[in-house]
Amino acid sequence: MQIANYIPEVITAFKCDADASSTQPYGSGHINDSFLVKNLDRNEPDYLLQRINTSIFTNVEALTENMLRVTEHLKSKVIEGSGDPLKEVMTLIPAKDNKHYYRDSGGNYWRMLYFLKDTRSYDMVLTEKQAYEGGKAFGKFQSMLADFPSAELYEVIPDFHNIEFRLSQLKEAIAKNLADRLGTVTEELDLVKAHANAMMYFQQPEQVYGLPKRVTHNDTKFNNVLLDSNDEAQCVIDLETVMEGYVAYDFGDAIRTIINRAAEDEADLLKIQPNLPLFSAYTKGYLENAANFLTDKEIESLVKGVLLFPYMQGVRFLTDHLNGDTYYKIKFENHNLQRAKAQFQLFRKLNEISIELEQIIQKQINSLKTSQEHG
Ligand code: GN1
Ligand code: MG
Repeated sequence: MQIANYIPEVITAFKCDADASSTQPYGSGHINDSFLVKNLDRNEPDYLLQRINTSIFTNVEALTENMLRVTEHLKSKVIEGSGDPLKEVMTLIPAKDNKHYYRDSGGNYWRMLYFLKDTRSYDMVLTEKQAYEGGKAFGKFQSMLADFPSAELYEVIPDFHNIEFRLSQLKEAIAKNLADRLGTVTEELDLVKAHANAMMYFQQPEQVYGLPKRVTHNDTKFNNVLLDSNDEAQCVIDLETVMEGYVAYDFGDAIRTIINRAAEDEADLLKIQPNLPLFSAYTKGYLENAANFLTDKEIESLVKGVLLFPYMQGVRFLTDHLNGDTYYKIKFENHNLQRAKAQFQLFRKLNEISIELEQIIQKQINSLKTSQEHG
């Protein structure tokens, strides 16, 4: 049976007033299936229904628990700041059995959320203002969670951002060569090999000694920030990978999609050009909200994240390409290879300018300090 055919059953399981006949596929996620379902009362909020990919998220209960705890914490902070928790934080809708997920008769797992009205998300950043708002959103997200006991979060996907583990998965994919594609990826493998050692920073205890672990979002793509109709950040979404991590993970993963105006899977590698004003704008927004809790060592680690994330994302796409596209949804033949090439190109470009990136961060820190001293 097609996934969408379960939707009427799923809707009756949740405490909602959803109009099943209005269901339509939604969004551009690579992992779950998302649907927009209208409210029967057209003046009330609509719903986002997501089928959870359980071959990736194997423990739905623990995953849901993480999301609930984090959203409750965020909501209490928003209320303290006199904001609107329904607008600024994702809201999970309970099922009739009071769990915040539902297993349908076909064994599929679902969650339901409010769909935030008059918001939009962009796969690609268009303006400096958007980049700045993205930075503010993720800075605020981390700052509101700075007092959350991150070690209590369940590790939804073990070793998610462990590059050593990702490289071991690539090695296994090479050895198995399941899709018989090994012959076509020599150039990519050479790049991976050449930089593997330099990417190990976060895996080396002597390097990360004293670097705090916090609650991190772990999927800080620009399309995971909802902007309002004035292009101002309203809400950070897609919280299923919130886990304990280093702040540089979120900074680096965000820059991956915010530093250029090319798509994550851009075929024309010449279009992948780091744009320093976009980087400055994101960094400014981020530090405005995060500088108050970040340590010097964390600030120094940010550019390490900027280099690691396109590299690691390239490794993950390449691995999936070699495995025959079993993890990420693809839209055409060799899509994962095209994605990997684009990420590696971004990595090459960022690697060339890493010193400039460090300088921009330092400049932003200094100007924040100056404005605090005078302000
Ligand atoms: C996946 O499904 P989506 O688009 O939210 C992936 C992220 C990758 C991202 C690349 C659980 O996120 O880690 O960075 O694709 N999520 C998982 O676009 O693997
Ligand atoms: Mg995601």
